[in-house]
Amino acid sequence: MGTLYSFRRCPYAMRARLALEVSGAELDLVEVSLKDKPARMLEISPKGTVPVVELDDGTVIDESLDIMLWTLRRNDPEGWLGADDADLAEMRTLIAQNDGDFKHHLDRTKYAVRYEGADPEVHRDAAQQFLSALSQRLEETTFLMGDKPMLADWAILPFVRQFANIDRGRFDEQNTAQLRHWLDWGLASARFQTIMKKGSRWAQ
Ligand SMILES: N[C@@H](CCC(=O)N[C@@H](CS)C(=O)NCC(=O)O)C(=O)O
Repeated sequence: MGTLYSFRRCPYAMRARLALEVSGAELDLVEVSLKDKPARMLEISPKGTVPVVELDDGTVIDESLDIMLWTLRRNDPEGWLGADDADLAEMRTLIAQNDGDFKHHLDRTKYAVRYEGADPEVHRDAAQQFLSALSQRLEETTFLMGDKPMLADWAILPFVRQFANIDRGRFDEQNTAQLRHWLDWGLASARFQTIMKKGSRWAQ
């Protein structure tokens, strides 16, 4: 079927692996060292980010959300794509906020020294705005889109994990029980455990 270029701890690669796993995609794994990327990966996707999927027919998909959508459109046994176009549009809006503002502030909280003049506290507060919006949703329903986890939950969870891991104590103090439970549920889930397991078909 093809090859997945992945990096175990990358949140973008995690979301791709979650969708590939639920849809039963049969891909060979190449675990990438970000310091020494495979020549073949750079040849098919010169921008040099993981995840990348190369299919046997030559198709290359090198954006994590596109990988999720591609594999779920082939097989979506848990209904992650939602009931209709409106569900998907709503989820894409949330995911865009995650990948845009939230990730921007996450990076400047976690790696402030890499960004000249970045004050991690200012960026932590800004990142919290997105987390508050997630919390508001989770006050209404157990998952972001209703009573079962869908594309938005799995696409966003690896990034909330990354933010929480900067300082889990502060994360717990600053966030609602609903958000903490949502994160803990995801991290403990069989699906997340499967895609993180070293030595498995999804990670090395
Ligand atoms: N928009 C891309 C972003 C992927 C991305 O930035 N991945 C990071 C790792 S988490 C990466 O490969 N960075 C390149 C590097 O560190 O050299 C996607 O959604 O797939």
